[in-house]
Amino acid sequence: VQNNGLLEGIRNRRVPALAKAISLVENGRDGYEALLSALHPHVGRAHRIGITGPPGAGKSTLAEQLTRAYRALDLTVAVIAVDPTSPFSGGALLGDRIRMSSVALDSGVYIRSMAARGALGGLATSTREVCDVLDAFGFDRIIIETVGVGQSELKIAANADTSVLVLVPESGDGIQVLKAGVMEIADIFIVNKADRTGAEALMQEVDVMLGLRQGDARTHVAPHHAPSLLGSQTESPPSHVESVVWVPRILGTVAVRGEGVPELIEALQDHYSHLQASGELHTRRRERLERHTRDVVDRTLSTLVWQEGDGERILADGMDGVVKGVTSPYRLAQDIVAGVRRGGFSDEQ
Ligand SMILES: Nc1nc2c(ncn2[C@@H]2O[C@H](COP(=O)(O)OP(=O)(O)OP(=O)(O)O)[C@@H](O)[C@H]2O)c(=O)[nH]1
Ligand SMILES: [Mg+2]
Repeated sequence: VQNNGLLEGIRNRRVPALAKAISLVENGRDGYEALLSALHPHVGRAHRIGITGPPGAGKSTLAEQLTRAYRALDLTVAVIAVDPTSPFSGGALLGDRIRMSSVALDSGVYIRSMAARGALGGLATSTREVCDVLDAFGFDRIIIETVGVGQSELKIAANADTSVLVLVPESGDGIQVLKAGVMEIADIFIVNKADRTGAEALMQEVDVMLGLRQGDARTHVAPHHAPSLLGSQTESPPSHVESVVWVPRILGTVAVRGEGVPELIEALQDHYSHLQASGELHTRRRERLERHTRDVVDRTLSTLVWQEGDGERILADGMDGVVKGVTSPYRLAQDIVAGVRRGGFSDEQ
C-alpha cells in the first residue's frame, strides 16, 4: 500500500519509479514483496536472455551489440550485469564490466548492475525479482549477463528463457566449462573472438560434446514422444516432433565487429518460437514460479527466525551447551524453531 506511487509510476513507464522500485527490491526494504505481488499480473511478456561465460569472453560486447540490433527492430531492452563474486553493486568494477556506451543514453535501454552483497534469499532470487520489475515495466528483451560458470552463476542463468554460453578460443576452457554443467543449461553456444586462432577447433569441440549429449538425449526420449502412426495426438501436446527437442546452436562471433550478431538474433528468436510451440515456455515458467514460491517461503521463514524472532539469542545462549555436549545442535535448532512456531506466524497475521 505504501508503494502505491511506485506501482503507478511503473504502470505509466516512468523511469525514476523503475529505478526506485529496483532499489527497493534489491535491498529488500519495507513493502518490496507487496510491490512484487502487485506487479505479478503484468509479468511474463519479456523474453529473458541469459548470457554466461568466463571473465573477458566478450559477454558485455555481445550484449551491447544485441541491444543495438534489438533497438534497430524497435524493441526495448534491459540489461542486468550480475557479478556473484563481487560484494559491491554498481561499483567501479561492475561499471567496467558493462561498458555499453553506445546504448547507455537511449531511453529504450535500461542498464543495471547487481552484486551479491548478502542478498537475503540469494542473488539468484533477487535477480529474478529485479527481472520481474523490468518485465512488468514493459521491456521486450531482458538480457542477464553473468560472470563465471560456477554453481551460483548457473542458478542465475536458470532463470532465463534462453541461455547463451559464450566461450573463447584462447582460454582453452572449452571442455572444462562444459564439464561444469553449464552445457546442460545452454541453448545457444557462442564461440566469440572468432577472429583469433583456435575458434574453428573450439566450435568443433563443442559440436562433438553436443553430439554426445544429443545421442544421450535420444536414447532417453520416451516412446510416447515419437510421432504416432495412428495420428492420435491427444496424449502428447506438441504437434510435430521437431519442436519437442531443441537442437542447440553453435555460432561463431566477432563481437567487437558485430559479426555473427544477426545470426544470434535469429537463433534467439528461433529458440523462443520453439519454447512457445512446444509448450516448454509455459512449463519452464510454471516450474520457475513454483521454485520461486518455495524460495520466498524459505526466505520468509529465515527472516522470521533470524531477523524478527529470537533465533540469534537462543543460538548464542545455547552454544556452550552444544560444545560441552549437554545439548545437541538438533535440540538447540528445535528450540530456535519452536520460538517461531509459537510467536511469529499465526499470531501476527
Ligand atoms: N579480438 C576480439 N576481442 C574481443 C571480441 N569481443 C570482445 N573483445 C574484447 O574482449 C575484451 C572483453 O570484452 P567484454 O565484452 O568486456 O567481456 P566480458 O565477458 O563482458 O567481461 P567480464 O564482464 O569482465 O567478464 C574487451 O577488450 C573487448 O573489446 C572479439 O570478438 N574479438
Ligand atoms: Mg562484462
